[in-house]
Amino acid sequence: MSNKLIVIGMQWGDEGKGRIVDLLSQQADRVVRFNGGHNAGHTLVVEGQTWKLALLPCGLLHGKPGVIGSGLVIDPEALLAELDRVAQQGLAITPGQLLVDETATLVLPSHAALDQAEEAQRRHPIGTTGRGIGPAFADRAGRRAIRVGDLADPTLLAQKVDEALHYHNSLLAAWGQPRHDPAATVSRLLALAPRLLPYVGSSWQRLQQADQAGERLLFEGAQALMLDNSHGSYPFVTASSTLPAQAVLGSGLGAAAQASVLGVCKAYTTRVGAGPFPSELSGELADLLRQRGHEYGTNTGRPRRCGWLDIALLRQGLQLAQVRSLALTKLDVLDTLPSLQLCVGYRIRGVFQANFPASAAEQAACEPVYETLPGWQQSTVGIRQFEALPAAAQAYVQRIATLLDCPVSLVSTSPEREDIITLQ
Ligand code: 2SA
Ligand code: MG
Repeated sequence: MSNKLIVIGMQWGDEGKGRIVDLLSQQADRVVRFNGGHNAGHTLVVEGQTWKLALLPCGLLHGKPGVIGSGLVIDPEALLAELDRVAQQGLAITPGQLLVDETATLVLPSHAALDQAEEAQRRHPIGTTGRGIGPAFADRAGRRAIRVGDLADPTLLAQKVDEALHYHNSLLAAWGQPRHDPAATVSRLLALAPRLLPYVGSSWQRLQQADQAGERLLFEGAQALMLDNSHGSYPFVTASSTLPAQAVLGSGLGAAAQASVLGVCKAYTTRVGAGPFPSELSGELADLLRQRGHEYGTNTGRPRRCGWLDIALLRQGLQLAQVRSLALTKLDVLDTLPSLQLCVGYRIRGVFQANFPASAAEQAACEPVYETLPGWQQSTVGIRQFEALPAAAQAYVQRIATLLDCPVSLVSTSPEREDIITLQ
């Protein structure tokens, strides 16, 4: 592993990044989150025990110190609840093990109210997680945001909450929603502050020190390329950037830092929320993938939409993110299928197109062009050697690498930490 590794999702999320980060964090000294918020959901299975994480870096499970960088929006109640939950599961995380950046944006209860109210009045709802992520990032860009460090200054906090809620309440009133009381919000935040503040500090300083000391840093992306606020399937995207460049921006690591990028993709495609999905399946096949892959939102429990692997989308993502190596997850979910399809491009009003277009109308008009491969119809669960995979499963993995012109370095064959094939 290089000194700095950025792990990102290549599709629409839930590729199994958490599981891959968990594995790679064995060889890292520190694990860093740089985007998103508690909309992210990572499910990990370690020795039969299931962990569900949203804000906490997955490397904490390996006892590696974690950093929650400036690029996040943080719901303090959600963060404390998550710390309590993992403590109950036997992992108490001390301030020595976790740093929360002082400049990260706080997610307030009014942000969640705004998120849900805005969704309800949208002509084409996005299918957000309803957790206030978009409105919190909008406040950051609009320079109204309350920052984590503000919790240390009650006078400033009260002023800032008053100003932000003045804005929120005018929107909520326009959407016929109840107003949020600034004083109640401030006292709620101040009640949480003593527990949170011991974790708060400067992520850029901590990372500069760590880098100079030669630490191996692992950057854990949330969501995925196609949910990127600029390069994804806009407007059906999340509010932050999901590209590797965000690892630099959202952590304070020097911009010239050299890092390698590992892309994580599922052996098929899923999406939760609305928006275009050219290789989407319906009916029995979709149900089968959903059931076998346990494709339900980690946070919201929403059933995920399921479809074939979209090579065209991945090819684009590989270039956008300069991904040099891929981890392919959940291969075993495909075990029972007699044949498999790979989407190798699109037909838009009869014309073949290799790339996913930028316009939402064109994206919606994409019809998949498929290449068909034979299935293997036997269990690959728990296989840890590439040669031990059925020939058709080997061919599926190799075809993906060939079509993408990118090596597949890891293949996972069950949710268990150790059930993974390492190639090369
Ligand atoms: P938001 O809430 O503003 O970020 O929603 C905007 C879009 O981004 C999608 N999104 C996600 N897609 C997949 N997984 C996510 N995390 C959870 C999980 C989701 C859950 O890992 O399962 O529990 O439902 C995630 N977070 C945001 C979202 O669906 C919208 O399309
Ligand atoms: Mg997830």
